[in-house]
Amino acid sequence: MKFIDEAKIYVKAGDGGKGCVSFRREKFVPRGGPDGGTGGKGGDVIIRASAGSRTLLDLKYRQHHVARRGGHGEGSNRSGRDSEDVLITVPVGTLIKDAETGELLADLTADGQEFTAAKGGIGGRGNACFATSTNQAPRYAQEGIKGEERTLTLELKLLADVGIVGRPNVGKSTFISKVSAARPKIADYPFTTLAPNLGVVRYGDDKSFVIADIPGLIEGAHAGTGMGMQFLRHIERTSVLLHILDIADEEFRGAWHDFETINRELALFSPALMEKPQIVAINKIDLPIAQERLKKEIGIFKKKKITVLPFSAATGEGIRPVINAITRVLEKTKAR
Ligand SMILES: Nc1nc2c(ncn2[C@@H]2O[C@H](COP(=O)(O)OP(=O)(O)OP(=O)(O)O)[C@@H](O)[C@H]2O)c(=O)[nH]1
Ligand SMILES: [Mg+2]
Repeated sequence: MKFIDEAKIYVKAGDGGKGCVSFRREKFVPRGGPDGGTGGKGGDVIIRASAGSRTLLDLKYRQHHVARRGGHGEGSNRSGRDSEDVLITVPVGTLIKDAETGELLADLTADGQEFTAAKGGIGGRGNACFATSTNQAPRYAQEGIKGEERTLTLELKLLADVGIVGRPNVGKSTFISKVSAARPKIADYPFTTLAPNLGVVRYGDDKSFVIADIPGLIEGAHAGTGMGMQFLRHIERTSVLLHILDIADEEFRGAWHDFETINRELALFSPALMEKPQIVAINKIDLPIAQERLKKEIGIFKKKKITVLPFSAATGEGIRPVINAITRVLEKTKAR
């Protein structure tokens, strides 16, 4: 089980631009003095923590972060331009270590906190800087300083944004295996999942969230029945719960009945859990028996003004709207 998100990146700041060797050439001034300008500064590579970022997934795809060198100095005392910094955004809570030594370099704990991962080199001075009374026409200038480079390991202790709750066997693990790279055990009997699984779900172009699959819950779980409730602490800090229901079950007693039973257990564990927004979804709609019951079951929730999203983790049908509903809530909680 992996609760740590990790990425290894190479950062290289821009080199400083070269200083320039140049002499003034003006009409009527026979021997102009030196006027070579200074090179510009190379860009830094900066790592910034952002509350809007949730995982290190993007950095697994983009491992090289190289800032541009500063512009070279020019004649007429023109300095080279400074280059822009390269900004890498990571989630709050990211640890930055030197990949070679393992030394902890930074612990970004606050939104907006920055760490300069590689400092850009300053530009070399142009020959105008080197003119003295004894050498009024220096024919040399400095090279720019090299930008720093190094390899870093980034580590993030994953905290789930979304927790999946539901009775055993409803397809919680199947769902997480469909939407993320997590590969939990899936089987046709209750209590297949014995410990939480985390998965990273990508959405949009470059966004992602963490979803936790926990063991199934049953009536009396708060008192230790079944797998008990100890796993609920893994979802105590999530922003939203995905409540999955199964209406194809042999012992089917109504989706509303199951929904209430689980919610009662959640409330008994912690009233705060019940304040979290819940996305309610009915799984296994690929099965004929589920098809038959679906309309009536959704109708019952509708009367209580609760939207239910039907889907099939097996075929993938309806999964997209479930993810969309989750991301809408996540974006809202982030905005707050
Ligand atoms: N037909 C059908 N079967 C499904 C679907 N989703 C899950 N299943 C099956 O339902 C059974 C239980 O799936 P799991 O994903 O292990 O269920 P779970 O909720 O994680 O179960 P626990 O870990 O025991 O709480 C497995 O046999 C799955 O193949 C679906 O959309 N359609
Ligand atoms: Mg499971």
